[in-house]
Amino acid sequence: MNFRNIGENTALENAGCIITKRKKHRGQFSYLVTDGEGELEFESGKFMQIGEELRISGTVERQYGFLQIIKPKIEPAEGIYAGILAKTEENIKVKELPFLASGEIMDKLRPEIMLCAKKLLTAKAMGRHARLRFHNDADGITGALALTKVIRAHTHQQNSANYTVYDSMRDIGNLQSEKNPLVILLDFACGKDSVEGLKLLKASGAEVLIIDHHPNEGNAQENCSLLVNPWSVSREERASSYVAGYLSMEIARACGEDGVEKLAGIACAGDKSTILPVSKKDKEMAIVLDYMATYSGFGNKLDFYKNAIENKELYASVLVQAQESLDRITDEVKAHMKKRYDGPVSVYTIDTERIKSREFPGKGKITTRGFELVEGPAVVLGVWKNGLSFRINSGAIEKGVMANEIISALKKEMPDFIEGGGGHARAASLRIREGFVDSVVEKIIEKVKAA
Ligand SMILES: [Mn+2]
Repeated sequence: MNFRNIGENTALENAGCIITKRKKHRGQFSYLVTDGEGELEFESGKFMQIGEELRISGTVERQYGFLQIIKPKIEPAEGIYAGILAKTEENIKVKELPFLASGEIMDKLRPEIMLCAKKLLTAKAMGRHARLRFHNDADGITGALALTKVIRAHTHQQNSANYTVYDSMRDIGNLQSEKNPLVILLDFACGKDSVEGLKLLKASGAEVLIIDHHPNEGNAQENCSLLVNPWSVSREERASSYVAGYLSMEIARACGEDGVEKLAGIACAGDKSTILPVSKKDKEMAIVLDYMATYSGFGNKLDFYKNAIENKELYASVLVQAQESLDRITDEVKAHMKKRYDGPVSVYTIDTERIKSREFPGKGKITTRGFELVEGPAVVLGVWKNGLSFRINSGAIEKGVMANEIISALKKEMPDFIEGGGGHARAASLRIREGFVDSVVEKIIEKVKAA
């Protein structure tokens, strides 16, 4: 006997179930519970939490059109959550649609995308507490906008590419009073510097989903329950171009959400991906989101961006400011960019400390601006006192020069100078001990010469 095919005037005896919803009703609480097959209601004066595991006895009767457990005898249960979650997941239907960006990588990634969609719909059906951390750029923000159409989540802006131990402590602290919470990490957390934080988060008992497109150097799948990352199905550099916002949009479509398609172009514009056509409007939207993300502090909620996009006047003003800031630096970038090596793949450096920019555009975007000015196979390095940013074009990639590979080699060869870093083949960054940036640049030039 399960909750789906139960009839009226049936006696339940010690039926295991999970609370999925709670309402105040006529001076007491009205609860919705699931056994993974179907749902029933009951009323009680006792306050209980969403996600609580129960064993219920009582008679099922129809009241106000709904099946209710009358005068239930409720006892706490233990160890039944995972089984009921699995049953719910089995019964959830997702939509199999053709992907907007076709190709082998997406075909191979389909099982993960469908499973992620199932897990989100399951979490929604079970009223699970969800916490979503999104990377602070246009890609991360649009991905979060797509996912929150499916499931209500507590959203937090992540201002670093790594899931640090600080981040995990904050999450674990915030989640300690929640039963069986779900954590979604979007557009970050696959690098080696995230491993320690992820291990701790996993140990706290939270279920963790990671949606990312950065090279999976930290083997994130070992420390989460599901990883959606094109690098799991491809070793090719173009895996990175299936950006996190695009993947999230496909996950939302599989969940049956319409109207999320327009987010994909913004995500692609933000991360310079060419898997989908990008309109002028997409590019502008990406600039606005990037600008806002640069100036907004830690822990920003997603509504901040949603409201700004919908407020036409604010949007227009931000766009003007952001474009002016980008234009202003172009001449300075030209003045401070130097060709350091002229060869089959050339190397340029830009001293970003000498460019008058406040926070926007940041060092990465200054490097991108320089990158847009060079021709032929090239590596552009934006440098500052304790770090550098890589931009590498297709001509150089074809000749085997890839930022993530250079970074792995540098971490082994210069472990005392390199303090961290990572990224894609085309775009990446490094933290370097102060005073040693020049030696690292020399080493990079040697590697490019040898390629
Ligand atoms: Mn991204």
